[in-house]
Amino acid sequence: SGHSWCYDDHCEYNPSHWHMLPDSMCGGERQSPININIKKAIYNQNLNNFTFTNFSNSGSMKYLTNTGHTVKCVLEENMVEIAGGGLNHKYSTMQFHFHWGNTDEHSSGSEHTVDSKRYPMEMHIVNIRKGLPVAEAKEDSEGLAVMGFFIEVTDEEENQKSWETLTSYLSKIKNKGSTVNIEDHISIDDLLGDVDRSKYYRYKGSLTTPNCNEAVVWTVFKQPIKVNKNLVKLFPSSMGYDNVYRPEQKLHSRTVYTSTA
Ligand code: B30
Ligand code: ZN
Repeated sequence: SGHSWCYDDHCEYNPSHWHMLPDSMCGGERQSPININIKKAIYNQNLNNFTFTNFSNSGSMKYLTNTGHTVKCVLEENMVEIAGGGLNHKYSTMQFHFHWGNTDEHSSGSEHTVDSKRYPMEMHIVNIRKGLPVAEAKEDSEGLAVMGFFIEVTDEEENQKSWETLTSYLSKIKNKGSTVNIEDHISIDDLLGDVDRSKYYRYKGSLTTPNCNEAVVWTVFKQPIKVNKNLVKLFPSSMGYDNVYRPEQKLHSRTVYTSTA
């Protein structure tokens, strides 16, 4: 489909004009991403541990697609689930995708920032409230739960097997709109590695791309995933586009909560 929006100046609507797109909510007062001010985050004891169901299931990943603004991995429906974590509902994982910078050594391309620090990349695991069709979920204030994981670069080549496998598919989807089936064994658990999933921030926000629906309960994990620097570079170099992140949005009257004091 011909997206008329983009992140740079090579289209009709760049981020500063997204609010003028038809049916856009991008000019609202609970938009994402935001900068997370660590000192202002309020401890909330309801932010307990998540239950992750089938995150180790390597059969649940169906295909990887180049949408023209991200690389998205689509999962089998109603296989992978999340609950707990202070969420008011159960959610089913639909897809995960990435936001990245450019091929420079010290590039930064995360959407959320923490005390203004922007990480090299950010992974979003998109979950839909169980029982709701996508169209309804996008109209529900808690219809989607997106989990953001920062990606930090490392020189290490150990513990990179799952990232090597995932990024090995990127050369097969260089054309926008192209798709490749995933034939290898790779799980979300493997990709997340040893990140502490009990340490996170929580706030109410939006999808970070048009129409920017204000339907997302955001969880942003504090610890980054460490991915080899050469594998991180493959996202901008293979896809042929870079800096695919939305700029910081105003917090307005919102509060950011933290799971750990
Ligand atoms: S995010 O996690 O806030 N970055 C969507 C899901 C999660 C995020 C942003 C958007 C989403 O479902 N968008 C609507 C679907 N897309 C199709 C697509 O994924 O390829 C329609 C669109 O955006 O125009 Cu491009
Ligand atoms: Zn995203």
